[in-house]
Amino acid sequence: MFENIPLEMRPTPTGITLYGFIAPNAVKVSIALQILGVKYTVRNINILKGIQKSPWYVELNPEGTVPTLVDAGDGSSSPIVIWESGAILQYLLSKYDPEGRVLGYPVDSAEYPQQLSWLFFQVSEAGALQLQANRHFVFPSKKDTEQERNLLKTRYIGETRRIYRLLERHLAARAKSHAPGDDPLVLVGSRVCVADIAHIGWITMAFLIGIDVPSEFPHITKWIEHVIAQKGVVQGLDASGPWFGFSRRAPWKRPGPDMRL
Ligand SMILES: N[C@@H](CCC(=O)N[C@@H](CS)C(=O)NCC(=O)O)C(=O)O
Repeated sequence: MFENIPLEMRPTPTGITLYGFIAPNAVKVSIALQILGVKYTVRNINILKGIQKSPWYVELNPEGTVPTLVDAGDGSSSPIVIWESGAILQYLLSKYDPEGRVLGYPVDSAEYPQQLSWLFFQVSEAGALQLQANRHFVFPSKKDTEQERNLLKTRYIGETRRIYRLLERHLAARAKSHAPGDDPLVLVGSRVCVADIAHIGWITMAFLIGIDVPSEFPHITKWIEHVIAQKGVVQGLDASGPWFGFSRRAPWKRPGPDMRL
């Protein structure tokens, strides 16, 4: 099944292999794996060098993007290949948290439809729009004229800010009034869930497109700091290499013995 893949990039014969990179859609998956306590092996696909468009990789992931996950199970049956970060997260929840006790909520709970809404909002709106902002701000196409580049940057950074304003309003409303037992520092219910972790990579790198979250969005800032402080989140962010959301240029601090949030 994987004979076209270079030997060193083949998935492990058992267990989970994550084809990822230091990239916000990929770290959603490594954070989920860390929180769920699932062992995995990372194969880095350097998207800055175009490895994601290699024919062998496009056989796994037709869009030629990260992440892709291969689950070889106990090695006794055909491995499962799954791509699209939202699909992978749903797959991991159904396999490793089927009762909704760790990273998801139970399917019959009041929180579940909210979890799904905020997760799909992240994947289809927030991440997709910020991805375009990054593309035109950080990696502008040489084919576009300067006027086109400026138009694209303005449009997608504006769209990203619209999304952030929406998140800020939601978190501000929860801070003002929330059900007993709920945690106002998360998107849904009483604890961090898959919807929260899906946003972390993106929001911690918004400085790259000129959005200074701590000075513009105080509620988002508290939320992000709260999520970063959860067990497994930093390890997931760093799974493919040091997360640049914690670099000297970034406003976020990596929690640790000598660093405080
Ligand atoms: N909708 C996809 C988007 C994946 C995506 O665009 N990933 C980026 C990294 S965050 C990537 O691989 N970019 C390289 C490229 O587009 O060639 C998902 O959520 O998994």
